Amino acid sequence: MSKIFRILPIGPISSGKSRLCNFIFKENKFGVKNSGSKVPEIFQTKRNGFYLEIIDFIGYTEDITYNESNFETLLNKLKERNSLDLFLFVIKSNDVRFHSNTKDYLKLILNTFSSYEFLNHLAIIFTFFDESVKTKLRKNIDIITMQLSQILEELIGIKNNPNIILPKIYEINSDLNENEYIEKYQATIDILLLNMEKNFEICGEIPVKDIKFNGVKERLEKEEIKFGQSKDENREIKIKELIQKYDINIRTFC
Ligand SMILES: Nc1nc2c(ncn2[C@@H]2O[C@H](COP(=O)(O)OP(=O)(O)OP(=O)(O)O)[C@@H](O)[C@H]2O)c(=O)[nH]1
Ligand SMILES: [Mg+2]
Repeated sequence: MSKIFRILPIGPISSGKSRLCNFIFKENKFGVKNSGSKVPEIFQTKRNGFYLEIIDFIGYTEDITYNESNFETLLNKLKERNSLDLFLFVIKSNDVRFHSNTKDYLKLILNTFSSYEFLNHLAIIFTFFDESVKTKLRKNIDIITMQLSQILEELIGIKNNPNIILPKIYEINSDLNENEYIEKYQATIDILLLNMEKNFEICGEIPVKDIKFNGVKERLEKEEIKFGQSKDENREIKIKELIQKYDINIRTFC
C-alpha cells in the first residue's frame, strides 16, 4: 500500500482547525465548534493521488497548563501510530497577541516529534481573512510569524540552522468573487499537499461554502486522476502550473 501522509492541524482554540480539516477532507466529517465531538478525530481519505490521514487535535487556551494536561499522553499516542508529514499551525489573521501557553504547547509537540520533523514539515495557515483584517494583513502576518520564530528560536534555535528550510507564504487575493476565491483556496491547498515535504504558509479565509464544492469538486476530481498518475518529477511542474493558473503570490518568510 502507498504511504499515508499524516496531517496535524495545531494552534489556538477556535482558530478554525476543524473547519480546515473538513476543507481538506472535502466533507463535513470533523466536528466544528459546539458539535460535541471529542478530539482527536482521525479520518483517512484519498486526495490528489495521496492517501491522507487528517487528525483533528486539541488547541491551546489561556486556562490550561499544558504540562499538567493529558495533552502529552494524546501526543504520544499519535506518535505511536507513525510519524507526521505535515503540521499546520492554524491561526486567525487578527490574532496578534500570542497566548502565554503557546510556548508550552509547542514545547510538548517538539518533545514528542523531533524538531527537525516539525520544522521541515510546518505550514502556517492564516484563517479569518476577512474585510476587518484586509488592510493590516501584511503587518499582522509579520507580527504573528515573528512571534512564532521567536518561540521556535527559544525552544530549538532556528537561526543560522542550515537544515531548516524557511517557509514561504502563499497569498490569496480576497478581491476575487466567491467562486474564484474557493477555487484559488482549493488550488493553494493542493499546492500544500503537493509540496508536502516543504515548508510554507497560506493566508486566507477558509471559504464558507467549503461543504458544497459545487463545480469545484468536479474539476478537482478530474484533476485527481491526472495527479494520481503523475510521477514525482511532475510534481514541481504541477505546482508551477497551479501557481500560474491561479496567480498565487509567493513571498519568503522572514
Ligand atoms: N469567518 C470564518 N470563520 C471561520 C473560519 N475558520 C473557522 N471559522 C468558524 O469559527 C468557528 C470555530 O472553528 P473550528 O473549526 O471549530 O475551530 P477549532 O480550531 O477547531 O476550535 P477548537 O477545536 O475548539 O480548538 C466555527 O464556527 C467555524 O465555522 C474562517 O476562516 N473564517
Ligand atoms: Mg476543533
